[in-house]
Amino acid sequence: MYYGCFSLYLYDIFMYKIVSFYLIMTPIVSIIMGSTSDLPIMEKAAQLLNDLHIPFEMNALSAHRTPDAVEEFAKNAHRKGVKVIIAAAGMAAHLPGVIAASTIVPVIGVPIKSTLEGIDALLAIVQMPPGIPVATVGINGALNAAILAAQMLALEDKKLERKLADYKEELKIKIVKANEELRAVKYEYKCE
Ligand code: C2R
Repeated sequence: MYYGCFSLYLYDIFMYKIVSFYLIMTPIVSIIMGSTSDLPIMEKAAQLLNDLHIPFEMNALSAHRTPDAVEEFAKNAHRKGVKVIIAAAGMAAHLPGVIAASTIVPVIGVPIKSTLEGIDALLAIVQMPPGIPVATVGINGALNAAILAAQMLALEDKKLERKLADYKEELKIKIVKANEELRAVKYEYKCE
């Protein structure tokens, strides 16, 4: 009887924790893309944020096709608790700049390779006029955008700082291993 009550009590605590986790979890990173056709690239950003346990949201909005919704999103982002925005677009990629014009939340722009090898999107995102910066990563650089967002958040989050340090350490180990493999490759004129 006593054990039955106790296990029920533990079950209640467990359920409470799960429910409150999902109810309380609000996004601190917002991934915005000009179209769902950008999703195959932006999935890399979503995966990294997920792996680092960073709550994020993901939406498609277009400065060209849904200008009012973009303005509303940008104006409310800071109040909603969003700390970094990752905005991706291809072609005439005005989306990241238009978002940056209406918020003080830092915007990281991801040029999507769609036409002209992505150079059109890169230039549209990176060449912002003075006063409205968009921190632009390389063409299709969704992973770097997420890492940069995580680094910004880690300035005020020790746990995240440690996770990022581990992530970078893994990258280092990969290169050390790659070099060991290269050492094993033999050529007559390859000097050791
Ligand atoms: P569709 O595949 O929907 O035709 O979109 C999108 O990011 C996408 O790469 C083609 C491309 O158009 C881009 N797009 C923009 C904007 N809205 C959509 N650059 C914008 O507002 O900047």
